Amino acid sequence: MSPKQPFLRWLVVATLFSACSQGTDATANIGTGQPPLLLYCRSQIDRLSNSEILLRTGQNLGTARVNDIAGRECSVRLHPDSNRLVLTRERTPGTRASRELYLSSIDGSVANTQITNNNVQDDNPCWSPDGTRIVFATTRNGDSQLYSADADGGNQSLFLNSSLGTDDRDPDWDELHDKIVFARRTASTGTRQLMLVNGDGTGEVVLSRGAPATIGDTETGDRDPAFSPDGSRVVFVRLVNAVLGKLFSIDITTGEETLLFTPVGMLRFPRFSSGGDRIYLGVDQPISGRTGLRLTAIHADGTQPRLVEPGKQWLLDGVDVLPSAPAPSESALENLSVQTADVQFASGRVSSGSKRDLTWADSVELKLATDTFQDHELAAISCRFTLPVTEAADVLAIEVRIVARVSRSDANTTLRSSIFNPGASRYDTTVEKPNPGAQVPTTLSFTIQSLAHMTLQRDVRFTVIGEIGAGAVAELSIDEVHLDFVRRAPPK
Ligand SMILES: [Ca+2]
Ligand SMILES: [Ca+2]
Ligand SMILES: [Ca+2]
Repeated sequence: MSPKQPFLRWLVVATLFSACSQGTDATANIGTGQPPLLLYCRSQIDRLSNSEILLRTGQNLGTARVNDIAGRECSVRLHPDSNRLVLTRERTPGTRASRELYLSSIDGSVANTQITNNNVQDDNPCWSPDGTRIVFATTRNGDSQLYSADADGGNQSLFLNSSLGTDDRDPDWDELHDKIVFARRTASTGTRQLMLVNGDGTGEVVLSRGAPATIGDTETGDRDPAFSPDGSRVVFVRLVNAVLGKLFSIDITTGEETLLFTPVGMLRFPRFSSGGDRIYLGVDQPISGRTGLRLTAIHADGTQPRLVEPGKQWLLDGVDVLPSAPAPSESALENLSVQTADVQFASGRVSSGSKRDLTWADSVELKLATDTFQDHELAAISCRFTLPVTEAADVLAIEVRIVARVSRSDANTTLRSSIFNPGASRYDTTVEKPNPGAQVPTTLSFTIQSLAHMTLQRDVRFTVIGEIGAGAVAELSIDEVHLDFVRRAPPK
């Protein structure tokens, strides 16, 4: 192992206490120039007013952003011309009643144009398949109702009649069958379920069986429906309460529901890729050491969740997709031994063990005594792996599992891993377990598909950090550092 390096120590320490402070990440990374696949809204987790709409590839490459103005952008939707946008902007970040609809565009040819103006929530816009109309939700008459407008925001009028106490939201409009799916809370049942209606507002039917929901824009019941590209299915979230959601798909002909993904946490804003092979959504998993909705990709069958934006600094506020080729086919998971990695000490000093003890979770550990740093006891290593691929872009996923423990634990103690973002020259916190307990072996794991966290030299670098409350010198014991990766399958 290499001795402690001053630069590395600075880099790790500088990011330990400021993981949320980054405002921009102008990343000139590999793959720049590739066509974007994802259009999404994100807000800084500790400063919602720092909010923007980005364009990225499915592997988190690219630096383009939509022309921005003040306010928190949400629910962006791409026009069928693949350029014009309709979105919600929260003029007072954190206040839903300040939400208004805006028009914009990817190429800047449409200036930010506000098309609603009132003191109530206007939200969840979607385009008609021919791009001539917008359907959206508004509380301008009290309960949330679906309204429609012309493509320029003119002629706003009630789209769907609903009885008193009914709350309609989250419309999505399918091209092939000209159907609109939306989420409705019915006052008499207290249930929010998905409904289908024809594009002309006729033929309203119940789609999903729904779940109990409270009044208003609350995070319960069936929400966020989105059609599959062939219009045969709808993916949606069934929100059990404010911290727990499940991802389902439902067959629009039979009404059969399929549970796709239950990560023990909150899910929002699922959207199919244009090829129908992936679903992009926001996942919040405190139990796994990840708070805040992070942009995640899963296979359409609900397997293989992977972080697209792995860091904790951004909250997802909506996602849409651009037309694109299906994701490349994948080879089987491969292990890369930690013995091949360059392991460096960023803080603390070895008290026993060595790199070879990191290979297996066998209770034979590398132990580091902490250094004192800014009222904390700190020990950290950095692991740099060079992936055995021809090009960085051949890596489709990286899975990391770390098993570690701290000798003492309190409210000021955290076990954490962060991954180096070379374009932004910072570490992004992928997973953190606050107050993990004294001497309790704790797993830190994350799976990413972000190539923004690899170098052109095919290196990926992440940390294992024990940050322990003030007091006597403490110990960080690391039992395992395990890395698997998925490479692009060779052409047949
Ligand atoms: Ca903004
Ligand atoms: Ca409004
Ligand atoms: Ca071990």
